[in-house]
Amino acid sequence: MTDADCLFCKIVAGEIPNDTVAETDDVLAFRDIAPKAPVHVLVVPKRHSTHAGEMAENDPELLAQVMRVGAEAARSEGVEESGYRFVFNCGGDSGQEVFHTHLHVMGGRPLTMGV
Ligand code: D5M
Repeated sequence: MTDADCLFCKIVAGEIPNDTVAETDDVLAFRDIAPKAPVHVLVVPKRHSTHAGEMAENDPELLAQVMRVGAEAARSEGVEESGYRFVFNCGGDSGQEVFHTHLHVMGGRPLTMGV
């Protein structure tokens, strides 16, 4: 996949609208279009990579920024105290559907391992 084909690259480029929660020079956080919890935010690095496992090896500092913005989004969305979940899907068997690294930040209700 090239960046031109990537849904989240298009969102980062402003070609597809999004419901932005937070933005830095390197990271964008926006609400998931099909939320699985009352709070469901996606945090993506603006630079394309396939998934968090790849980023952990190739750009761990940017991955840390993604998680920092995720923690800030949990606070601004009001779930810091009640608790929230970070999820990185990495590859097909994980259920990953969009092959651009993204952190799911979910909360606002008790979550089970099945979400
Ligand atoms: O998660 C991919 C997530 O991306 C899934 O929860 C739906 C979400 N999604 C798909 N299209 C959009 C748009 N256009 N805006 C916001 N959110 C979107 P995965 O981990 O790959 O299964």
